[in-house]
Amino acid sequence: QVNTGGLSGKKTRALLHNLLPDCHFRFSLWELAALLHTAVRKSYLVEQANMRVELLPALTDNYMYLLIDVDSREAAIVDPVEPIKVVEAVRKHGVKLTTILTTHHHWDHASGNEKMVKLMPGLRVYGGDDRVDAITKKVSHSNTFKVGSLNVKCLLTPCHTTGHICYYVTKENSTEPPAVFTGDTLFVAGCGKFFEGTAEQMYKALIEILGRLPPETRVYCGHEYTVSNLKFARHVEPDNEVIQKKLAWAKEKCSNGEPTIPSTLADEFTFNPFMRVKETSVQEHVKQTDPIETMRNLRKEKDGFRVPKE
Ligand SMILES: N[C@@H](CCC(=O)N[C@@H](CS)C(=O)NCC(=O)O)C(=O)O
Ligand SMILES: [Zn+2]
Repeated sequence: QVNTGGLSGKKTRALLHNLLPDCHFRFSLWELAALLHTAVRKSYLVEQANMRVELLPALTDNYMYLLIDVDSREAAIVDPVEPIKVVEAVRKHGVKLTTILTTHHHWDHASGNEKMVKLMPGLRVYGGDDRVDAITKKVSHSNTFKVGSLNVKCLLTPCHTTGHICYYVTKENSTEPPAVFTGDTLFVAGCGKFFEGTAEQMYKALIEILGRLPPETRVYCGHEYTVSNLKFARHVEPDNEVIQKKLAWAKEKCSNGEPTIPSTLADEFTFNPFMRVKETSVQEHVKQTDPIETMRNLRKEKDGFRVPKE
């Protein structure tokens, strides 16, 4: 189920008309409005019987996620960098927001926490790092807590930042897939930069921690980087047809302002080079035979990679 959380076509046209009332264009106002409209990133709702996740686009390519426990109507928000948008979504769903889940302290993820707490006093603010704004509950690896009837398990994945936490969410006795909020550790088809860590740590995070969760687990990451990540993946494995297909799909999604998220862990193992460091095709690209050395070389190469236009 898709809903346009941004502007409607009509509103966009009205807005444009107010901004530019008497200008004469080569294009009609209508054509310009259509252009602007597709540039708006849409929100998107993933509905399961027990758990709902609304994807809320923020800044240029960040995502915030509203996680709803259907049974209790209690909710949590992941990385609320744009608090007003969060408050609107909470109202729209008629849920009780109790919790902020912060993946890491970077401003594009945590800088909305203070305002969020001012707007909705009493929120519990989780994070794994003293640098997280407004933190009230510092967590570490394997800590668990509840959001309504949902179970949340904290997974410490240091590397992008030393205190980075991924949140793994399950519902007891449910046959539906769990969810994992991976912040800037795992992206669709990529991973975060190693700002405060090593290839050993990212290997542990991606392969030994996230990679051992159930394969059907849905992956909700911190940024919409899928297209550029897949162009790097294609450069690493030019003969991998899964990458070609996923890239065509992701381009189509993005051109409609639609998210490429969620993915699943099973899918990540088929196209994400950083999840595929044990594959010979990936190892051969960086001329390595060890998965951790492959990880180190891939990250280094991607840091200097110029993403092609096509
Ligand atoms: N390369 C990024 C530039 C921004 C950036 O460095 N983002 C950080 C997270 S805020 C990162 O870890 N990016 C992963 C990467 O470049 O592979 C992009 O695709 O726009
Ligand atoms: Zn980020």
